[in-house]
Amino acid sequence: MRFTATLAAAITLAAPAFAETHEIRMLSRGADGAMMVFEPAYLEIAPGDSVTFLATEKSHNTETVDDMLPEGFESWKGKRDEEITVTFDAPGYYPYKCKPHEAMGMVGLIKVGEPGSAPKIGKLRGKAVPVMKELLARAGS
Ligand SMILES: [Cu+2]
Repeated sequence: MRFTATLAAAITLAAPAFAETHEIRMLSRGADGAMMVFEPAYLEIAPGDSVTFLATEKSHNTETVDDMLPEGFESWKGKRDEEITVTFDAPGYYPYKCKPHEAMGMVGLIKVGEPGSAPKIGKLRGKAVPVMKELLARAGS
């Protein structure tokens, strides 16, 4: 009887943690004074977790950088000022951008689990290119 109870406890501990929902704010001015940013721009989460993009400030959207997505993953595309929640089941790198402010460097990266090699830089404009490179470097790729 005692053995059974211990075994049950061990199984409970081995079970995956409950999925979390993280928040990313879409801002015209970030905490450090930077213009047009996602906060946090870089986020590491576990498979099964979700992310809600908050329309904290006006005129932003969130959408995937489609040529950088993991194979088979469905892209997302929020409307301007639309709050959306995305659930990430598979490990991978998920780069996204704000369409109106892409050229000003308004991009972000979500790393789910422990994926393999990172994607090459995709079709991005202006300051989005160096910012995305920096985010990919931060992801340890
Ligand atoms: Cu924006």
